[in-house]
Amino acid sequence: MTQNLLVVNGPNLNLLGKREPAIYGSQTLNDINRDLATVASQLGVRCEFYQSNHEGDLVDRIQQAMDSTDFIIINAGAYTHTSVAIRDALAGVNIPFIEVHISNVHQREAFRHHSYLSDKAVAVICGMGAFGYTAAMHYAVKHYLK
Ligand code: CA2
Repeated sequence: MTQNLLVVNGPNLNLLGKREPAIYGSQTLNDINRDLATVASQLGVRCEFYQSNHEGDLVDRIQQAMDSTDFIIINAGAYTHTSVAIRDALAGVNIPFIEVHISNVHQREAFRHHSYLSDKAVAVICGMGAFGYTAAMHYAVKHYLK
């Protein structure tokens, strides 16, 4: 049976490509997701995409993934550094996930150095730009799917 990946993006990532290109690059979230959809189909997995600026909506979407999703790639944006609720949702559904950040959070302000998700994640990618999502997808398919 075909396996299902879910790519989740948190607050303000809908602004990608429209502001702060020096930090976050010039690709829009639609550009990134379109490229990921192509990679997913080349690798023979199904892929869904979700973005929200709202913490509770992100929690709801993660819970919804429980019966249908085999792997999650998540950039929780600023909620990475604040959200016990998103951590609990990911732990609660027990779906393996990779945490992705476009920027190298460790080169930035100290408050970005802590993540509520990292110790529950299979892996953490940061500082590779949008390629981090693609790298996560390849790793997930090779090591967890198919
Ligand atoms: O580097 C990342 O991917 C982050 O998750 C991005 C978050 C930030 O709070 C994290 O510390 C690191 C912020 C996303 C904001 O995205 C924007 C994109 C374009 C313009 C403005 C914000």
